[in-house]
Amino acid sequence: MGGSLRVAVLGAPGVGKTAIIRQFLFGDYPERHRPTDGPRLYRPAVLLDGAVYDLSIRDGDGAGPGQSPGGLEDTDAFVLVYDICSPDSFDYVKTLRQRIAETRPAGAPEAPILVVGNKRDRQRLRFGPRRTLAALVRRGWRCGYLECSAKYNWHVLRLFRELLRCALVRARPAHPALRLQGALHPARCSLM
Ligand SMILES: Nc1nc2c(ncn2[C@@H]2O[C@H](COP(=O)(O)OP(=O)(O)OP(=O)(O)O)[C@@H](O)[C@H]2O)c(=O)[nH]1
Ligand SMILES: [Mg+2]
Repeated sequence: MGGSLRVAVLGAPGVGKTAIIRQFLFGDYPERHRPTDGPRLYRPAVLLDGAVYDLSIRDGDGAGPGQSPGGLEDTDAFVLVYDICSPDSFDYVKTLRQRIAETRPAGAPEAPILVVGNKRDRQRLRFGPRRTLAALVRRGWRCGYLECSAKYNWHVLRLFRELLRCALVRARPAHPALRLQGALHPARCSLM
């Protein structure tokens, strides 16, 4: 048994948080947007690098616009989702990241943050070049960056795998295989 990890998937309404989680867990995809009513919790067990982990995946924060997400102090890893066609949803993620940093309790271990640009299948309508956004997020914000398409299940598994690996590197730097990863990517998740 590897242990337990708490993951929060946050982002503006309609960016595809539920679609990403449901693709990962159940291999299904909601075509229609049914807003998630309050934060939802999923409790799957996952196998990663030969060990089983109890995951708790929180879908959404239940906070309205301009409100701080609550109850996230003990989260081990964050996925901040935006829609690559919506600059507003990117601004939302930027604010979320700041709030997470501000509300992290003193002494709590740093939780990895992975910024995810979803709806990659709508690439032609994107508001900014991937390289520019990835560089800003990685160098400026010190977060991981990845793009995915929940609709086509593209990079969804990778997203969770890399996030969990990053969280484990922070939590248990003594594991040799994970220590190697940590040495390669000391301060962030490096993806794509
Ligand atoms: N084209 C495309 N549409 C997507 C993708 N992911 C989600 N959608 C669509 O975007 C809409 C919103 O998806 P949800 O997963 O419900 O979004 P959400 O972030 O959970 O929304 P809230 O629960 O309201 O916060 C739905 O109509 C989905 O079908 C994607 O990768 N590509
Ligand atoms: Mg939802």
